[in-house]
Amino acid sequence: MLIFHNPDHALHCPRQEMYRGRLVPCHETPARLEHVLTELRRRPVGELREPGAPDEALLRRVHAPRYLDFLAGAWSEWVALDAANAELDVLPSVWPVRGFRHDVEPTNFAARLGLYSFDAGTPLVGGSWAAALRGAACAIDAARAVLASDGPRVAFALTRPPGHHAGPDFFGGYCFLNNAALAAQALREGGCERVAVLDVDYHHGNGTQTIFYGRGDVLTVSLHGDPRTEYPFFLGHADERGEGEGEGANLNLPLPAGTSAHEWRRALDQALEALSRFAPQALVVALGVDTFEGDPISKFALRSADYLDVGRTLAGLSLPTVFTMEGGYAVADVGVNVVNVLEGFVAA
Ligand code: OKP
Ligand code: ZN
Repeated sequence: MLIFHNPDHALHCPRQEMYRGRLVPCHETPARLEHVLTELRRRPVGELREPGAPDEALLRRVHAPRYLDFLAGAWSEWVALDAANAELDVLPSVWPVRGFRHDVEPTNFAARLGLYSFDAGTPLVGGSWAAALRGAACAIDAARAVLASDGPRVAFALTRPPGHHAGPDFFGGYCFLNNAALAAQALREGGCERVAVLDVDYHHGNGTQTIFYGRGDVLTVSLHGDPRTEYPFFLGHADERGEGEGEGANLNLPLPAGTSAHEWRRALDQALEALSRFAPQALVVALGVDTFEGDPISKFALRSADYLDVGRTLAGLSLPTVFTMEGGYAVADVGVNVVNVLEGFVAA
């Protein structure tokens, strides 16, 4: 296995997120990734590499150019408004909901920030763009590695910020660039006619679903906390099946809070059946380990040993596979849980 790790991840080091009416310390911290690296040094399941330069043209085929341009310039715009802003995280607070226009880009910074986001829980700081961009490069390089004739059959994009909530032209849920979608698109352009994305993070992969909703060449499957009670709330229901060419190429398996490892595993089997019917030539796994029983913001009950079995099961599909790092906030356990999936996969 090749592991492309993001050497710039710690440049994205936000201070606070809006939660229940107050600013609280961020759950999504640099320490999460450092714990994975530490565990990988203890249990070397693959070779660590740094990514090359990101393919910006590919980025523009997954995300809207005007969104990427906004993100790239957001921090300098923010600081240009007031030099004192350099000490503050950027957080949106106004959004164009139903009835508002999305086609006219305002000139006001706060307004554009709202146009390109969906929550106030995703702070942007001076290093966010650099970190996200290098993370995108990890995902693209991981995809290209598993397609190389002399390459490994599996690669891991070990990066943060995560990606699966980021849509064609919006950030949110701690995500800016959709690493799983970028990997899937790179696999498509690398010659795979059908690619599947399986999202096992606790939260619905709304960004990935939206990016591919109208496409039949990329199957998106997500297992997650029921959006009636769980973030991101407004997408991820079972009746969302895709549209147009993408009809039937989206599957959501929402599960109630409190779901046990056994019940979760049954849903995974259902996901794998749908995946096999689609007969993809490559697989992307959006790997969040916030399904862990000790996760502070999630409500499933997987134990560390269960992740070994998840890895083994995924290896059973015998597909070129790219893992992207998504959530997991029981910081001290994230390393063991992630590396358990990878070890289960390579040992299978
Ligand atoms: C990102 B990923 C906690 C409230 C929830 C958003 C959760 C984003 C999860 N302060 N905030 O899917 O793990
Ligand atoms: Zn999550």
